[in-house]
Amino acid sequence: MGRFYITTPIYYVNDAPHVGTAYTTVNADALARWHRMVGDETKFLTGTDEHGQKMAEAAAKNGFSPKEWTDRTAVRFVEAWELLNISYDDFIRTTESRHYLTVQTFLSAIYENGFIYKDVYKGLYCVSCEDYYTLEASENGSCPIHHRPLTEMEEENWFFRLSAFEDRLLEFYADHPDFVTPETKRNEAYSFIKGGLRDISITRSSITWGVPVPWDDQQVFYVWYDALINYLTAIGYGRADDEVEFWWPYSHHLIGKEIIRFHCVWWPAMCMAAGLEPVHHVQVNGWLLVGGEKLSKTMAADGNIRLSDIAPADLANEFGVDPLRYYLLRETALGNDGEFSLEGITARYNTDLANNLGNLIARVAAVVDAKCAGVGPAPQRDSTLRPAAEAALSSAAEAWELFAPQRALEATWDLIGATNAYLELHAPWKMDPGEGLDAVMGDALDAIRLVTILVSPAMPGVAEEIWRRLGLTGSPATAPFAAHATWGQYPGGVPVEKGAPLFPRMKSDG
Ligand code: ME8
Repeated sequence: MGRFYITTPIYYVNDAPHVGTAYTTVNADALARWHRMVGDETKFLTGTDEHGQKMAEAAAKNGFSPKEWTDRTAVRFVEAWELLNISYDDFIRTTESRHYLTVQTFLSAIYENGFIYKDVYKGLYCVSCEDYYTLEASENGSCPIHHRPLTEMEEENWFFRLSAFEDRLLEFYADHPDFVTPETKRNEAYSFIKGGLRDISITRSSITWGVPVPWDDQQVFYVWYDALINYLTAIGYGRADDEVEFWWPYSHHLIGKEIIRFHCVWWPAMCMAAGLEPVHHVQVNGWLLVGGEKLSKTMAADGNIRLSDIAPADLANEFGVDPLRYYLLRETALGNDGEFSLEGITARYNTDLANNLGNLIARVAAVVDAKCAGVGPAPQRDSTLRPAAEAALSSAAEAWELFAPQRALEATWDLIGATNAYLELHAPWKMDPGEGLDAVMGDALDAIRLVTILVSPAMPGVAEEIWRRLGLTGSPATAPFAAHATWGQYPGGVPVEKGAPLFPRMKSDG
């Protein structure tokens, strides 16, 4: 039994959750569910990033204090994740006192170790990114992502001596070839370090909305500098009853590709400076694009993309929570960019869910009802379907372990296809009892049982429903997977329910 600590980025609460943030969160959730199912000790952390200039400005614009504003907006994430059946173990808000304690303890350690000093910062800043740009990296003085003019900033700040960590970071990358996956993203981070690192300003005197700097009451920490530390807050860093040794550094951060530099350069250097081993794995996801543009809350404020049209709640109402989760996991390999479209989700729904999975379950239940008096028979030990089932089990398991939900689901759908083909071949609907009907139906039921186990991290609600219809007790997600995800365990002699179609077809115009 292993340990699995997975985190999502903590999301800015300046606007509502959307399909882009749901994408990372659903992937993290499915991975956490997989690991719980195999019996790993699992901790899944998500939460909200509530400090920074952007938040203070949004609060003022709406007539609230920053704290009132974040209290109002953070709850939308809790609600969205509840709707999407996100099984997080902890939800962190960076305005919580536990976070202040961890940030101050961690950064005091870096300060005491001599990696923080005072200097004057002058540069170009994008409030939407909460990030600096050099003139060369800008688009004629505008942000290359948000296309808004950058703000000139000049103030006396505390700086982190990032430049001192170039060699140690390169060494760390060499010793941990899988630190960042996929490899293309690892190479991107590595080249960034190779290109030379500059020290970074980590505090602000111009705003008060942030975690106070313990050794300077005129300054608060820069939002990114407090945000990254949330991963340690949740395991109690700085508290007497901490769980750091239990979970760290063998943890996994799932992040979008635009925040690689923070997680793959700054964060490991910050850990080194504090005397802590850096996290061992950062899994990067690509962007969901709509018409080629990144889907983001900040851009919606520009009016470029109507995110209200593609809010997770609207999609869940239209397609169902689990079909939405399935689409997000299945359509795009984690790490690649993907195009989000209503046509795409409708096609996945109709093909994979209605035609393949839904139809398989409906036809099996119909034959059991008509020809087996509604009682599911037991499978055969040496069924010709067995090799396909075993291949799917091992490829799906391997893919889940490698952070590849798309491949895991492909392997699962291979088994659905093989089972449908097996039924076509034997045509049990034409058989009379005594002609091997029970054997064919028992095999199909066992294959469906295995499919149900394999889809449960992606579609937990649907999986529970299929399980119940098959007449099985307990849950498809019961750990350990290895004990019951083997061929031949469908008990036989249990009632199979016909039930309404699991996935009624959608009109292809959405
Ligand atoms: O960056 N496609 O928060 P954020 C895929 N607070 N993923 C997307 C996406 C899209 N179109 N849009 C957003 C922040 N995401 C910081 C993080 S962590 C210490 C601090 C996902 O609210 C993706 O995971 O802007 C991305 O990294 C994250 O949302 C950014 O969320």
